[in-house]
Amino acid sequence: MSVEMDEYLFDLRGYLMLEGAVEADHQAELNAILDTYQDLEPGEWRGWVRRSPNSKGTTRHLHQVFEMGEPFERLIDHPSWIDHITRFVGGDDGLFIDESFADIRQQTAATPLHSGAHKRRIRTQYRYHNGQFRCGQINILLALRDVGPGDGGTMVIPSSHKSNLLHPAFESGEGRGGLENVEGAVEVSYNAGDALMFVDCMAHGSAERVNDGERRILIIRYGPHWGTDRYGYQPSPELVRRLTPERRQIVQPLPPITPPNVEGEYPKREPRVAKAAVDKYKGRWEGRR
Ligand SMILES: O=C(O)CCC(=O)C(=O)O
Repeated sequence: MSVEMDEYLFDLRGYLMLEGAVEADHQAELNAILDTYQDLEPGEWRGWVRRSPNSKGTTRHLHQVFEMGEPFERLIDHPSWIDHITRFVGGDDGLFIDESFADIRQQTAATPLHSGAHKRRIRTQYRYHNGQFRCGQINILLALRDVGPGDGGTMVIPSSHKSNLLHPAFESGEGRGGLENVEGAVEVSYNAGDALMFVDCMAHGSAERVNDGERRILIIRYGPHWGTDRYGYQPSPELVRRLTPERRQIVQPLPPITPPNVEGEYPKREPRVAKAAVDKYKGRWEGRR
């Protein structure tokens, strides 16, 4: 698909499906590493990885996936999505990942209906102005296994990133146990390796998983470089040290806080990764700022 068509559909619907975003051998590496974290209890840490204290029973959320090793680090600026992300978050401002986790779930698990443009939240907002996107949060949901009917696929309400009105299902409670009966919601089916990219203010959630087995997806949320981690997690010093400068810039874009009375130069904030996208789109942005 052309860049123009991707932009058109993203603006229209609030999401894009990137088919075959991650290759099979890379998926296998990610899955093999994830297998070694399956015994974590709710709230337990292993190194800098933590299973969320709230993910109990049929759901496991393993936070800080880049701490799991190099195959995960490759996802930070993965070529299948980094240009799109840079463009949709907003050109030359630079990026920050404010959450990364594996969502592993079994029968009966579902994500309730949430988000929607009616909330007008800045952190997750959709914005397009004068030829530029300025979205507050763009999510990548990467499937590490096929997700078909009955597997509890992600469900989206296309175009609800621009809605003014509250979807009635929020008040009736219909979307609480999954979005199957929510008017206007559509289920996304993924092959392993596909990545769903969407602006978080689009109303979304998932279907209830009714099949045996396990759904495995990775969720990575990108926003502007001045964001903060939702739960206060920090990258480990080891991770920061071993990342490429481009990846480090996305995981830890801001220099440490400058204390008062420090002489000399302040650290400079260079949006290094964004530069590639700025160059790529340069011709198209000129005169439109
Ligand atoms: O689990 C899913 O499929 C939906 C994920 C979700 O709700 C989110 O990323 O906010």
